[in-house]
Amino acid sequence: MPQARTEAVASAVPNDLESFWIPFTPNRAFKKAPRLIARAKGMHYYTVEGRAVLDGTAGLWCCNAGHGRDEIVAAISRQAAELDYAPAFQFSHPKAFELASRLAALAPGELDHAFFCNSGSEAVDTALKIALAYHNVRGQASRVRLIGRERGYHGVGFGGISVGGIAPNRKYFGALLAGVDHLPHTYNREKQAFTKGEPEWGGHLADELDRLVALHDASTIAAVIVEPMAGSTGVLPPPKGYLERLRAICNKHGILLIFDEVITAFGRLGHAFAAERYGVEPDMITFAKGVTSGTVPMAGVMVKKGVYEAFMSGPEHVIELFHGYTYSAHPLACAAALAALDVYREERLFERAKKLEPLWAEAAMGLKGLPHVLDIRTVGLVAGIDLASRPDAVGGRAYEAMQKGFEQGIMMRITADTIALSPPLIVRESEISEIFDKLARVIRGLG
Ligand code: PXG
Repeated sequence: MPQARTEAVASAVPNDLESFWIPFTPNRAFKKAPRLIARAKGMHYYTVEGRAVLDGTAGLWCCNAGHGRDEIVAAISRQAAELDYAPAFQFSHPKAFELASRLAALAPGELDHAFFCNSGSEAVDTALKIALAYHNVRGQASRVRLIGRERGYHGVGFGGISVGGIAPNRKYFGALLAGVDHLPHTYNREKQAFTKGEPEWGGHLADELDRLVALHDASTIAAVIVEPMAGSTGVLPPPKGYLERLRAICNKHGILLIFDEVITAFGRLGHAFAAERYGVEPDMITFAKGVTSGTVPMAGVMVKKGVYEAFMSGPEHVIELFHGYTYSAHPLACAAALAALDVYREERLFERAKKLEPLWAEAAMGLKGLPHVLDIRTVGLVAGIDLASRPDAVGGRAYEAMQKGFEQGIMMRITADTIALSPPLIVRESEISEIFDKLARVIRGLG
């Protein structure tokens, strides 16, 4: 029999952890020592016991405006009362158009159209499908190949794991999409260790795309998808010139270029989109996470004018793209996104991230020389710290760091033995010091 509890405690602490199959988490270890978060405000999470934890990761790279923002909370609440849901197909609602226009104005160049989804994974699969269909409607149906990159993360749909390049995300799940190939990743520790921002070495790796074109022939290739900065694999900023070269090679061969900006959009690298930071205009940009500052699930694809227009032919009563989701442009998500974009604009949070970048990079590099630290990479308000793996247990050391960090009041993300940090863009200078001071203490205490 479970013990009698007061109502307040019963609502805060579940008495049965068994039923919930937790995503991307070792379930048995978690259920022995759960890390449960009850509420959040500003830069802090609060555990079910009421302990404050400084958010070094903006949740999962998404809460860019910080937590519990009154303006966003009010917008969601008002919207739920006014219009809870409108059919997403054949009907719509005004805020969907307002948001698409706002995003088109924020996105670079001719990325003027928004297709809405609910997660980064859906956005990626949507972009890949648009690429295939684009060539199809233009009479180039032989362009069926998709090119991703080693170490890339594009969510967990079948399209996303096919173009993705992280082995454990792929190897259990069958044959995946046919006709996919991968560029080499851009990381080389010998040439790049402890670089702030974009590494000098590695731009030439974009030329590998020319080799893939020579192998497969351009007439079989639909699109190339890359993260401008690879996030999930452990923070790999693009080498100088790399993205420009990819763009040039795609142009030469009529291949669409997709930037997966699920992490990098909405200020993470100091701009609305990383495409702007790098001065490279892709044909599509996937976004998610920061668009609503993580408050309501929403994602989408920004699509270049010419790609959208290629579909706008044929009889006007016929659907141009047979694709969409029940919750595409959900009213609550649209309201949350509009309010989040207002906060970003009014508080100039993208510029703030850019201004803080040098100080952030300097503070991160302060960890150099601590035990186990093999490399540190920074760009925008992001840092990746590689720890030496234990010979018998890859990932064990960073897992211990995450757990100890949580106990000592700092939230961090880990992937294998890399620690990733990406705080809300409202982070203060004193909090940047606190993040790295706490992390230094944690790293010094690691076995
Ligand atoms: N593309 C990219 C570049 C991503 O980073 C997705 C697609 C998929 O988004 P959804 O919304 O389907 O999860 C992502 C997600 C981490 C971490 O700590 C990264 C993501 C998600 C969770 C954790 O590295 N990225």
